[in-house]
Amino acid sequence: MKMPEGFLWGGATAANQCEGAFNEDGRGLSTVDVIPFGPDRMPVSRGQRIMLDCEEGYQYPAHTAIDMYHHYKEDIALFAEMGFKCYRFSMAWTRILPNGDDDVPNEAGLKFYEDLIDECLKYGIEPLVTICHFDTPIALIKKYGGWKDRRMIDAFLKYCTVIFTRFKGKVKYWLTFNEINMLLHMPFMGAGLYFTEGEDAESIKYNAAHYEIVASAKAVKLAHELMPGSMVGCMLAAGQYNPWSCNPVDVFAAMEADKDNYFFIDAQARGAYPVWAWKRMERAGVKLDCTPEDLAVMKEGAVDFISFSYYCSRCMSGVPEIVEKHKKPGNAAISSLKNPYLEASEWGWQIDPLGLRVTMNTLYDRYQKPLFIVENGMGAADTVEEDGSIHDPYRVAYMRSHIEAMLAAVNEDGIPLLGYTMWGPIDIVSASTGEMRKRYGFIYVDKQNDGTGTMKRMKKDSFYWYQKVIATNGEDLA
Ligand code: BGP
Repeated sequence: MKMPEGFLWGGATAANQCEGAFNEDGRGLSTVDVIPFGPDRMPVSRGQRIMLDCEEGYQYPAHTAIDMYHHYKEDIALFAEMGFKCYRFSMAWTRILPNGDDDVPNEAGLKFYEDLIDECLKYGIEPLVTICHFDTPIALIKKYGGWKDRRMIDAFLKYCTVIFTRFKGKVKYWLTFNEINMLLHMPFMGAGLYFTEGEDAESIKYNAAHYEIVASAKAVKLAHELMPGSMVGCMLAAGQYNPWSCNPVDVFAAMEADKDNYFFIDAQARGAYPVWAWKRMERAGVKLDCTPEDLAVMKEGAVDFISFSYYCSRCMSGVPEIVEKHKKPGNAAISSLKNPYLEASEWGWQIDPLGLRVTMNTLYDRYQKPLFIVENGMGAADTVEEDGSIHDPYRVAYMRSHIEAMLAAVNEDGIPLLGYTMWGPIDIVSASTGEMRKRYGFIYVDKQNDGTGTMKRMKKDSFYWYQKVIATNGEDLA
C-alpha cells in the first residue's frame, strides 16, 4: 500500500518549543515563556499557580529551546534531505505583535518568518502554518485576562490580517488554534486563563472556548477573502475513548468523555454547536456570551479540513470504583484509564496504532471533510553512542505501526487525507513536561534537561528510515 500522489509527508513543530530567542529582535513575552520546567509546570499550565512574569530561581525551557531561530537554515536543509514535502510550524504571535494588538507590526518578526518560508519553498516544501500554538501574549493577559474577554477576538484578527497580507501567495495551508480542546484541560497554556478564588472556572473556560471558536471562524472568512484558494483547518487533540468494557454504562461514559473534545471541532467543522453542547452548558450553569452575530459568523466560517494530533487512544468507565482503581497516575493533561491491552511509552502514553484508524474513520464520518494528521510520534530517551550514532528502533516501530494504520484507513477505508506531518522531526522541548529528554526527533539535538549542550544536530537511524518511507510514498516501511 502507498499514499496517493501529492501526499504531504513531513514534520511539525511549534515556535515556543524550538525557536528560543524569546526576547530577541523585539519579540514580546508570551504564556509559554513563563511556564517553567519542574514541579510548577502543570499548576501554571492549568492556571492554578499564577505566573505572569519570569521569576527568580526557575528555568524556562522556551527561552532558548533548540535555538532554531538561528539554526533554521541548517534544520530545513535536513528536513529537505529526508524528502519533506511539507513542514508545519507555528508563528509566535508576539514576534509579530509584541503586545498582541500593536498597530504597527514588528518587521523583524515578519522578516524571520518570511525567510523561513522562503527557505522551505526553495526546497519545494509546502509550509503549513499554525497561527496560534499555545502562545497567548502576556500583554493581553494583563490587559484582558487572556481569552476570558471578547476583545481577544479583534486582537487575534489583527494578527491574522498582518500575516495573511504578508504571506499570501506563499502559504496555502493554515491552522487557527493548535489542539483547541486543550483549553479545557490546560487553560493557561491553551488560552492564557488563570483562576482566582471564587471564580466560576467552568463559565470562564466555555466562554473563552466560544471566543476562540468565533475568532477561528472569522479567521477562516478573512483567509478566504484575502487569499483565495487558501485552506484553513481546525486542530483537535484526538484519540478516541474506548469503553472500559462492553457494559453499556462504560460505553456511555466513553461517549460522554469524547464530547469534551468534539465540542470544539463540531462547532468549527459544522459551523454550529451540536444540540447536546447547549444542554451540557445549561447543566453546568454556564451562561454563554453568544450573540446572534456570533452564530452567523460560525456558520460562514466553517473550516476547510480537519487536522488533528494523535498519540494514543483513551479509555473510560462509568463505574466510579473502576475509574478510581484504573485512573492513570501523574500529570496526564487529558484524563484516561490505563488500558490493559496496550503497551506504554516511558511517559505512560499508551501505544494504539489501530486507534489511529478508528479515529480517522470517526472524524471523517462525523464531518465529511478531508483530514490532515498534523502530529503523531513517540517521545523517548535516546543514547548517543561513542561514534556519534543513535539507534532508535523503538521510534521506528511506533512510526511504522501508525503509518500502516494510516495507509489502511486511506486505501482500505477510503478516507481522504491531505498529509502526515509527524511530531517533532527534530528534538524539541516537551510541551507537557518541559523536558529535552523526551525526544521525538529523527534528528538529535545536543541539548539536555538542565539547559546544557552544544545544540549540535545529529542524524538518528530513524532519519534514514523516514527518508525511505517518503521516497517510496509509504510503500517501503521495512
Ligand atoms: C501536543 C502539542 C505539542 C506537543 C505534543 C507532544 O499536545 O500540540 O505541542 O508537544 O503534544 O507532547 P509532549 O511534548 O508533552 O510530549
